[in-house]
Parts: sequence; C-alpha cells; structure tokens
Amino acid sequence: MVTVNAQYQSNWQSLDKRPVPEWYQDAKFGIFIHWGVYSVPAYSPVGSYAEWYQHELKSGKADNAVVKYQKEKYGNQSYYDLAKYFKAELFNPTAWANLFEKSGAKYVVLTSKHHDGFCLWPSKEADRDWSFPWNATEVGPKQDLIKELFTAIRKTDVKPGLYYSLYEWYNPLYLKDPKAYAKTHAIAQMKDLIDNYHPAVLWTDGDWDQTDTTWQSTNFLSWLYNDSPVKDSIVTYDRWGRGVRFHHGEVYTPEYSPDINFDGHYFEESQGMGYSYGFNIAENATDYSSAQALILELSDIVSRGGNFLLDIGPTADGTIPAIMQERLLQIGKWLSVNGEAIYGTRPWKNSCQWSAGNRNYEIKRKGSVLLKETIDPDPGYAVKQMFFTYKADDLYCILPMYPENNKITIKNVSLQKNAKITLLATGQNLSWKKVGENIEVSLPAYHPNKIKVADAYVLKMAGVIK
Ligand code: FUL
Repeated sequence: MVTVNAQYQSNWQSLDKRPVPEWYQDAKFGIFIHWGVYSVPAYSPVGSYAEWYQHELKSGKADNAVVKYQKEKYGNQSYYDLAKYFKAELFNPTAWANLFEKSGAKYVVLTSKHHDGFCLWPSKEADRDWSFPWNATEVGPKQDLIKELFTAIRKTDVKPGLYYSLYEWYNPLYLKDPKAYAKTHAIAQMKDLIDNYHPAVLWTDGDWDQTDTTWQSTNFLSWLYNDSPVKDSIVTYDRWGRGVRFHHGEVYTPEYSPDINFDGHYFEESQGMGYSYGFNIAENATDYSSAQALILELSDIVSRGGNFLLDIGPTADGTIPAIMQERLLQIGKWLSVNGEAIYGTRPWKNSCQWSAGNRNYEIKRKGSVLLKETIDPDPGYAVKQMFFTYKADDLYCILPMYPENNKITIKNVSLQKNAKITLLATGQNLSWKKVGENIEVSLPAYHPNKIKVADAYVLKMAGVIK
C-alpha cells in the first residue's frame, strides 16, 4: 500500500512525526455529536454513558436499571427494534449548522458509527455483515445523515469531521474473526468515509479491544497521510489499538480528564455537558455544567495547548435539547467578545497564575474542583487566578473573576514602554505600572451595563516582551 518514496511509512516512528495541521491548532473549540439508535431510549443511570445502552442491556441482570427501563418502555423489543423509532423527523441540518457557527466552534465531530455498529450513512459493509438493515438510509431516518449535515455545515466556516468506532460489540463477523473484520469491515468503512465525505477529522474509538496490528492501524494511517484526498488537512487521534492511547498518534484524547499533563503533546479534552455523551433523559439541569464552568474549562485547556471538544446529544427526533443549545449560545456570546484570546493562540511560558486563599471562585464540577490546585503551598485553597494565552506579541490574561478592588498584579511579565492593555469586555484601555518584575493593572469599577459579557474577563496586553 505504501510506496518507497512515500512521506510516511507504516510505523509509529514515522507517523508520529506528522505535524498536527495548523487549522486544527488554531481552531481550539469543537463540538462532538453523539447521535444514533441509543438516542431513542436516551437513558442511563446518572453518571454513566447513555450511548452504552445496548451494552448494559445485554450484560445487565434483571435488576439492572437499563434492563428494567427497556422492559417497561419497549416490552419484548430488542435494541435493534428501536432503530425504527430513530426517525429524525424534526432534523434541520441548516438550523444545526447555524447553531454550531453561533457557538464559536470551528469544527464538529459526528458519530458516523458508535459501538453498536449502526451507520449514519449507507454502508455496503454494514449491509453485508449484518443480517438486517442497520444504517440510517434503510431504517429510521431514511436519510444519509452525514451527507445532510456536512452539506449544511459546509455553508458555514465550521469544518465537519467524523467519529468512527473500530469495534462493534455484537457484529457477528467481529465476534468470529476480528482480523477479517478489521480488514473487510472497519478499514473498508473508514476508506469509504474518507473518500466520500472528506472529513476534517477522523476520531477513531473502540480500539482498545484489539492491538494496532489487528486493526492494521499504521497501514491505514500511512495511506491516509500519503495518498488520501484529505492527506494534508485531516486530523487524527491516538485511539488506534490497545496500549497506543497517550503513547502514539497525533492528538491525545483525555475523556472527562481535562487536567492530565501531556508535556507539550497536542491533546483534545472531550466531555459531555453532563455526565454522558449520548442524550440522557435522567439528567437534570443541575447535572449540566454551567456556561461559566465550560468557558473556564475551555480557557484552561487552551492555555495548556489543547483543544476542547464539547459534546451534545441530539434526540431521536433530530432536535438538540434546549439546555444544550443554550450552553452553546452562551459560549458563543463569550467568544464573540473574547475569542481573540482563544483562536489562533499558542501557550505562553506559564499557562496560569495561582493565587492562594480566595474560595469564592472555585468552580465545582462533577465532584472535583476544576480550578483548585492541590500541590500549591497552600493546599486546598489555591486557585487559578488567571489563564495565559499568546498570539503575535499579544499576551492574553483570562480572569475567572473581576478583580477585587479593581486591581490585579500580573507576575513576571515585561512590557514595552508604550504597551497597551485593553479590557475586551468593554473595549477600554487600562492604565498599568511596573512594580518590580510585575505589572499592576487598574480596571474601571465594575459596571454591569458596560460589560458586554461576563463569565470571564480578558486583558489583552499588546507589546509584551517574550
Ligand atoms: C468512549 C466511548 O466508549 C464513549 O461512549 C464515547 O464515545 C467516548 C467519546 O469515547 O471511549
């Protein structure tokens, strides 16, 4: 498959040299979409993944919450029978695309196929290897959902990408002969997706069940990077076989673990707005992260050199739950004022500045405290006081709180004499002075009518000495 002169060879040593495409490093914020037959029951006990419904159903005992839910709601029907209720009758791809654009996301990653094997596009491999129709053009929506969504998204400046699960829990061929399945099913489907839809990213998953040799991952990647129609622009990840994640591959994929330090390796944190990727009707509003928590999480991740892939779970009828729409719009509003501190930036020498003591702005999320540092000299109290990002001689300081007494000290920063500091929330220029190695900045008194958007405040420092 790989020619001698090809740029990338079929081994990790060679493949790991491929740089992460610039467009992706500039994009910073993407939207993950988990949508499929699991969107029909859209149920799992709070704290677990609703898209794992079929797995729970098959492996759970009679008292399992999912088993009971299925029995009560659908009687003797199987998971496969639920595909007919996945109708997407209210699916409006243009409305989705407009929402994504308004959220400030620069790319979208749609589940082309999750671990249940159900394809959102017409796949001849699915037709061949399942004994009944198991794709969205033949059952349920009766549409090629990838095509519909990609066409609408391509009218905006958002890039469309795809998620693809290598393994399928209950595919008969996979259960019988994983190697044959990898070659004739998984690789063939990925090539089909690449050739027909030209996705901006290929987010593989479900890899851990087999080695990268069984999946023939390096072979596929060398084709993708050398010979495919998206060879220069495609972004891929690290889920290519047991033991590969966090060791090889392009972008590392922490999941609900935004704090892992990858020593400069590019990463993309993904998570749902609540505890699940697929929509879960058992979750309440209090299970969802606040817009502020998500904005600070984005800032934190970007300041450490990563991207944030925030997930939404549309419903079986094709609508995006209103709370998810609202969160996206809130983030988009913040980005419309402060986005220059996010897009196209690169990490500064230090990602953040700590301060001890102020308990008021710990952002609590899912039982953990996002902005609290435990190894600080003042354990249990220190918080990230500001995040730094950098672009073209401008240093951006993202503050989770408006500074008390309208003054803030930025430590160890040198500015040119004529440097200008602007508060993006109001557009005002601020006065500053040098105090030793530090800069002290004076902000205007907080005035809610003058602040275009709250949640976090950005100081832009033009003229920083690197
Ligand atoms: C995981 C999957 O098992 C989850 O369902 C979800 O798709 C997540 C992004 O990756 O490993």
